[in-house]
Amino acid sequence: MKLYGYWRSSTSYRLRLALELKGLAYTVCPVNLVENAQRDEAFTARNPFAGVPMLQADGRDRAQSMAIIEWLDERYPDRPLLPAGIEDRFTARELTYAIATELHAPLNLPVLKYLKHPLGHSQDQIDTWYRHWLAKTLRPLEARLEQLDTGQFLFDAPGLFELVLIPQLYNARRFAYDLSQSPRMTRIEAACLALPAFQRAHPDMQPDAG
Ligand SMILES: N[C@@H](CCC(=O)N[C@@H](CS)C(=O)NCC(=O)O)C(=O)O
Repeated sequence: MKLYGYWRSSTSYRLRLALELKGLAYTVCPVNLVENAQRDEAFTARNPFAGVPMLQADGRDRAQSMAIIEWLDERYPDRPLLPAGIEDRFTARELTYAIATELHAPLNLPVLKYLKHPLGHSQDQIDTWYRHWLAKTLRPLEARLEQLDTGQFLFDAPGLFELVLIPQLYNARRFAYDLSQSPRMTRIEAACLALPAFQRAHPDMQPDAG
């Protein structure tokens, strides 16, 4: 399998984590977002969404990180990313999709660039925007983790939730978001980052890391 991604892209990071947690081999093919390589004709001919990640697997170019991750989990049922029981699966999805659907869109790079140009906002204002939307979802997420009385991970081992959470926290730290009010999340983060799978998938370990 070939993973077309960018070292700092949170959606590429979550897909790397899915591949790592499932123990699947993959080759990283960097797409330089800073140079707009995702808009090259040769790339958009394969992926009309003009973004990363893209996974070439089983003869197809697959876009949209969550769809790819769900496909991987069905295609390779060993080491499932979701727990066994229907209620636990619901919990994992509730928390995962809070991040994947509410947070990723307003905090995505093209949105931040648009705030700067043409809308003319300063970097300070953009950072405020970023932290505002983070708080709107991370606060209730922390409250839910508190209700669930989570330990090291959401369930016994890291899965769908953790592979979406960790890249989001990586971004939160880049934007100096105060995580002191998120002890459950940061405990899960620390436990994940101690694992080799999470270390291999970390942005800094990627061949295109700058
Ligand atoms: N919904 C898509 C979002 C993909 C996405 O926004 N990727 C970003 C990097 S995290 C990207 O390629 N941005 C470049 C651009 O939009 O020009 C997914 O989950 O795969």
